Amino acid sequence: MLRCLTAGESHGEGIVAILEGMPAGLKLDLEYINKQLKLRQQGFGRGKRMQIENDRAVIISGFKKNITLGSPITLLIKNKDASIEKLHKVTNARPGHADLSGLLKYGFTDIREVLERASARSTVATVGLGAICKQLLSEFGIIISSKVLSVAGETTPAGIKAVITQAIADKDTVGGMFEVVVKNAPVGLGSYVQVDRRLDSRLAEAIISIPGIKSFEVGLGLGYAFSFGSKVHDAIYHNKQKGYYRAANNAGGIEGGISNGQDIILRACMKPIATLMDPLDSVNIQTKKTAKAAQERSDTCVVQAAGVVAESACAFVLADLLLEKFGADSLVDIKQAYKAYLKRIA
Ligand code: EPS
Repeated sequence: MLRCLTAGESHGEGIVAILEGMPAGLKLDLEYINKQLKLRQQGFGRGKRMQIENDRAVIISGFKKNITLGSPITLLIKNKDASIEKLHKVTNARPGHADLSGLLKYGFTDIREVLERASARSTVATVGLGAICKQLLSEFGIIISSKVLSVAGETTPAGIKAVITQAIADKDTVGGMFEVVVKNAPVGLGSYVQVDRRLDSRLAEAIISIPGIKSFEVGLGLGYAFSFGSKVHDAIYHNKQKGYYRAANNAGGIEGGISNGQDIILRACMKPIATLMDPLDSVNIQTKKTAKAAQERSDTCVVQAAGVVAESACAFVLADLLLEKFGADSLVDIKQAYKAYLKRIA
């Protein structure tokens, strides 16, 4: 139902996102989009670029008087640091970045041509689009949040701050784990009938495609590998007041590729940022001689921001599946279909 396309280089004029398939009649709060963009810029360990940028979206199509028209919505977020034409050539590929593979694939002679689009700056678009999807979901009471679980193995706020501070001092970077929780998603989003319609595979794709994300799990995740069926599957009960319910949620709200009405719980790991201020060995692509990897202005830790991006990526998937199940043209019709469905399964 929903399609999106994004464009823009890290230091180009700006980032553009087109969202097609949003129903007509949704009231959009532009300030909410800007607040989400602001959240993406935050977190201890963010670098100097975030002091330059103040990401704000302008919607240039698809709505009138703050109400969606059902036509494609175009978001434009301008870059304050639009210096692409003036930036120096990059010759020493960073291990862990798209630099070398991208250079070889596209036949460039300057790594900058790769890193401009391979930059996590593109996640501005994900969050802008996600903020629109979140507003659709909130019409149905569906709320998405995220939190940092750990950074370099540290789990307490003080430990996390200390390890990031140490990484800054050591000219190093750190990764970590975050969790995304979706509340109030109805039973029945996604399907077991085809691989590309499974809610878990859709969410996995959405999250693993965020730059730097290296693992994804639902509910108990890796923990399933170390236990017994009798211990991990969530027994089902029923009473008049609650209807069907479970005493646990190891499934993370998804069974057989379908939401089961419980909270959807996802976790992912982000690798440490590839740009090191004390660089690893690499090769100069012109001389082919050993050289230290390129140093670019960068962040030390972006796990918190990655959680915000992941919320948005999930919002897109859930909005898409909601529209698939309940209709996609007008919000009024979708709400009616939703109400009738809830009545049937009550
Ligand atoms: C980012 C903007 C970038 C980086 C970072 C994320 O800005 P600049 O390259 O000008 O400092 O801070 O991108 C990367 C970590 C990366 O590897 O590309 C942003 O807006 O999130």
